[in-house]
Amino acid sequence: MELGIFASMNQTIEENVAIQIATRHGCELEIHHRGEQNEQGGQAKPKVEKPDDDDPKFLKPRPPVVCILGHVDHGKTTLLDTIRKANVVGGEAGGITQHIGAYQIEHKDHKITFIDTPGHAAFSMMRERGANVTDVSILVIAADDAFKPQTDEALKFAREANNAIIVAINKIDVKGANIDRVKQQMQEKGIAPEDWGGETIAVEVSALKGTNIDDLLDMILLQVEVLELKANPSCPASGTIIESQIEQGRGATATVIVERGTLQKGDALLCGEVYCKVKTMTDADGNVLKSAPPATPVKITGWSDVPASGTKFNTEKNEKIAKRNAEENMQVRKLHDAARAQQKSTEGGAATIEDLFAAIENQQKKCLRVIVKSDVHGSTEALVHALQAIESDKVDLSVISKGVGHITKNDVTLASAGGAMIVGFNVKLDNGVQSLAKHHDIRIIQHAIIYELIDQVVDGMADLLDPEYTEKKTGAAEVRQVFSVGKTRNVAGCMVTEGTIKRNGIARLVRNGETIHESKIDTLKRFKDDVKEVRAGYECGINVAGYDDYQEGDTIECFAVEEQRPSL
Ligand SMILES: Nc1nc2c(ncn2[C@@H]2O[C@H](COP(=O)(O)OP(=O)(O)OP(=O)(O)O)[C@@H](O)[C@H]2O)c(=O)[nH]1
Ligand SMILES: [Mg+2]
Repeated sequence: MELGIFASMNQTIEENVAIQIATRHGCELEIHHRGEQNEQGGQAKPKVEKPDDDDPKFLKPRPPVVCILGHVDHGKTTLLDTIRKANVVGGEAGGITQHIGAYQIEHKDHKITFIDTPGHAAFSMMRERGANVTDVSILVIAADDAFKPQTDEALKFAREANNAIIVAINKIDVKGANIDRVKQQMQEKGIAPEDWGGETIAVEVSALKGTNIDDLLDMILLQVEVLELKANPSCPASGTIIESQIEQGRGATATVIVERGTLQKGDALLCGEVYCKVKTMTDADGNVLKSAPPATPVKITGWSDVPASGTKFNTEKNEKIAKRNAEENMQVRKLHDAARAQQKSTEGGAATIEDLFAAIENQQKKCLRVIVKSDVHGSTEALVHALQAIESDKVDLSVISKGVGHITKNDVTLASAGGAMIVGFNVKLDNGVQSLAKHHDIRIIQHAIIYELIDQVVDGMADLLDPEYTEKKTGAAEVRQVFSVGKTRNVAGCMVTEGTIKRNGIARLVRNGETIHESKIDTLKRFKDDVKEVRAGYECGINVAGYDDYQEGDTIECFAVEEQRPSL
């Protein structure tokens, strides 16, 4: 009360007030925020000696994780469909894969985990993520198409991730298949096939016909034998999030790959800023799993929110601790964000003149603001990335919000407040969204195929620009005689020499090579009649608006103005 603050015993007071009071009473008050301890290295927490889970005596052989990589349409999903006797390809929008998928199969009593990745250029992060969680990369190359940009990119990711590489030369059944060309290129790229004196296993397959698929699987097992893959199955589980989403009736779900330990129902997981008490575990076909040992891909429900794909998770003692740690991680991130924003604003204070001009120019530049929603975390990431890569000198694109799941009323409200458009990839609209969007005049564009959606956004950006006009010469006429009409006005009696002269066209009066006057063609007459146009070889009378002083030998050029859709 002496400080002018009236607070009851149980009320929370400001930090600085608390410090003042403590000082008055001879105490030193040290305040720690949640998360700060971690940031300072967590020195406040005593370290507990933990047994080394990776002690060789705990390690047991585990199945390999194999990533299928390659250029779009080279047959990755078909290959996996044939191996799994499934039909994923049949249900894909636009015939391309736009998600990462994880499956486990058994071949000759050995389990193999496969990860299917999209080949379309926009999903480069998914490919990289795929390569990063795997031991072996299968580079699928269509024999009728050979190496392509995403084949090269996939090879790069596989090398960077230190994966063993096996090449599947696919589509050998196709007319025009040229296996030697692929092998030649393999040699050029430093992965010469064995039969060309190199060390890379290359298997010639037809995913569609099922040719040599067993050989490919045998080769994977052979390669894996060399790698001696092991993990401890009895420690608390940890691994990587492959993909995550929101599913109706199930909340946030995530497909993960267990890397160490065995995941059990009821486990408490921590993954960055989200946590999970594992409610259900299912495989790719929806079968319920009781436990998931190392190298198993499983879909888990029970998440507090959608975890980011590609992040690692680990098991905590219980849900309470997992929750607390997730909150602390969020706190740390917020502190970092605030610090970064602060730094940015102080940096901004010392702007140069050039920066200032650039800023002004940017302000004048139009900007399309978008809210991005898509079905899974990875595709939100891919879409945002692709949208931000759209280059234009005239229009900027700003992603004001991004998320996973259906388009909600909240998104519409946000779009309305932020003057934004909603871009939905592979998602539906919640009930009532359509009418709310109509009411607020919010544009929602949706598509299930990423490149179609990106094209629509590009169109949306171009829509912001004012239309461009171009002039097109339609014809010319020569003044042969000048008539006076009534007392004051003159009309040019002309012969059309090229093209057509059109009424309401733009007229340019040229005398001795110089433009004397420019305005509209007011009157166009054939004899006594008003006409719309006169073609070359015919005589006509022309009156150019606001001009009277025609001379014989003048040329009247006629132009039409065409509106053109502006381009970025
Ligand atoms: N003839 C022939 N066609 C094949 C073969 N493998 C795949 N295809 C066809 O090639 C097309 C593309 O196959 P997908 O399996 O979707 O290719 P993908 O590599 O998964 O494509 P993305 O995931 O979009 O990168 C489909 O029409 C397949 O039927 C093959 O061995 N022979
Ligand atoms: Mg595919």
